[in-house]
Amino acid sequence: MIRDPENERMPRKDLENVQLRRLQARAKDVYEKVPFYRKAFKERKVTPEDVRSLTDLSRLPFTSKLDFRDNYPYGLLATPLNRVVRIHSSSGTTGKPIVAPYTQSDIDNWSDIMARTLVTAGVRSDDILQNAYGYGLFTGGLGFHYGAERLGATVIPTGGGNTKRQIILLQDLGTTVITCTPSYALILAETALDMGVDLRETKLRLGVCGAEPWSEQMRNDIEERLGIRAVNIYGLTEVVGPGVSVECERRCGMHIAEDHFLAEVIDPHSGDPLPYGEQGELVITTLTKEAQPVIRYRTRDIVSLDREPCDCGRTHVRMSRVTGRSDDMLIIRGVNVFPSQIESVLLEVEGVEPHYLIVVDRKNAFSSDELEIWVEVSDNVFSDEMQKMEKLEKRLRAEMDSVLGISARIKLVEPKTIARTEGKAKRVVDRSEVAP
Ligand code: DLL
Repeated sequence: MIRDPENERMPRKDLENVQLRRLQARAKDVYEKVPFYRKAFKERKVTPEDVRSLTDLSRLPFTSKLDFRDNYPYGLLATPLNRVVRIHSSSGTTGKPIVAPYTQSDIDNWSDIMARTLVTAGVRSDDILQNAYGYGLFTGGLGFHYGAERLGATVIPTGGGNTKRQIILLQDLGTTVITCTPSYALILAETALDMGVDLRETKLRLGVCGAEPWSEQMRNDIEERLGIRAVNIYGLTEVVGPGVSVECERRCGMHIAEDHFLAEVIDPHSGDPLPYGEQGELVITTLTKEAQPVIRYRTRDIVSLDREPCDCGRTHVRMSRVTGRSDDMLIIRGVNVFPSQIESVLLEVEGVEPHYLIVVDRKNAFSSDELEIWVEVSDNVFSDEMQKMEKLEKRLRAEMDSVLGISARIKLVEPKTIARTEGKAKRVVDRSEVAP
């Protein structure tokens, strides 16, 4: 039913042989069929024949988000358009969207990868899986849908939103697995509570959450509020969508589907490959994609890789949580600040809800003057006397100071005042976007 499950446990040497063969074929493909890559290879004075070992990967050119934009919409296609059976897209915040075309064989492969990914996450064919990732152009909805069907699970394609109905279906249909962004998992818990439903008393047992950064503290919160085990899943439109990596039952990093995606970590400034274990920017080369293969795609996601064999028996390399993005790192008065650091402080402090907004006064795209953090407090704290609120604010300010190394203003706001989103949460905004 699921193709290639044995690839996950291949001895490293055999896996590397598969990778090299596939890399050579992809290099040849893009060189012959995609003018952008032919030019980029020539600029680097390299040809597909120069790829003789996996270490030659570092001789190949990078692909960036900008290259996708410059070649929008079909400039990176390696197959005739009439072989493309589906196109997904990610909106991005500026400029043209990114498009991801798939041939039938790409869709089949992706479904297999997603089926295997879901099994790694702990999903079984007798599970009832409610898929609350957005359907449509976003890869989350259909990516999970096809994978779960391929696995033989029962899929309820709710998509994002309509939260009350989600809760009703979840109870009535006996949902055992929820797939959604971590922030939406918390919205489900909050809405259920408002409806007088305790999700911990339902059949729900597992959440497969990803598509946005989340911390270990956020995981604890989700697990406690929903009464589930929550597993991290990673992916991106440019590469395939969800299914690039996922945690196994050991939850010690996300196994990258290395028979399909070749991973490197580089220094984001110099572009030099970094040794295993060091933190840097994740770079991915697709090994099996037909319609739009990518060579050395710079994800901007900051991670580290661990190649030690995992206790679960899988040999595929594990990537850490995404600790930040090289492009959403905030520089405040010269100090680098990642939203994930702020989140982990907030979730350690009692009386604070996991909903927050980081408001910056931007001088320019790279540097900001002031940092203000809006924090939702829990009902019981909010109704308490002023003194307690002041104490909480002081504590948060001190914790931020010590973790971030700069001072931040803390603004405590009433429960449920920070906007909820059905898909990816928006955590950082410009002062000009919100009321003072
Ligand atoms: O978010 C694909 C996806 C769908 C992944 C559903 C997982 C589940 P994009 O919209 O192109 O694709 O966004 C990709 O989201 O570069 C990361 O910055 C971020 N991201 C995705 N998964 C995680 C995760 C989908 N588990 C971008 N942890 C990526 C942290 C994540 N960040």
